[in-house]
Amino acid sequence: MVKKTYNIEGMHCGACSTGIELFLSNTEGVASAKVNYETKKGEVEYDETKIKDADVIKVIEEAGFKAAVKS
Ligand SMILES: [Cu+2]
Repeated sequence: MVKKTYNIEGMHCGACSTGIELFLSNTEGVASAKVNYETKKGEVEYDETKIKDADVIKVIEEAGFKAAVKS
């Protein structure tokens, strides 16, 4: 299990962050997802044998936002 932080662009309110959390929570391999609208960051814990960074980013992009792994 790994935990990574992502910078997320395009959120306008708390409903956006909640929506992203829901999308991530429904993704296979994701153990937990916390998205903060104020800091524009998302903390995602996932099983690296099932999904990768690119998959997490894809889910966020499919929800309508831009994401990148925080360096
Ligand atoms: Cu919103």
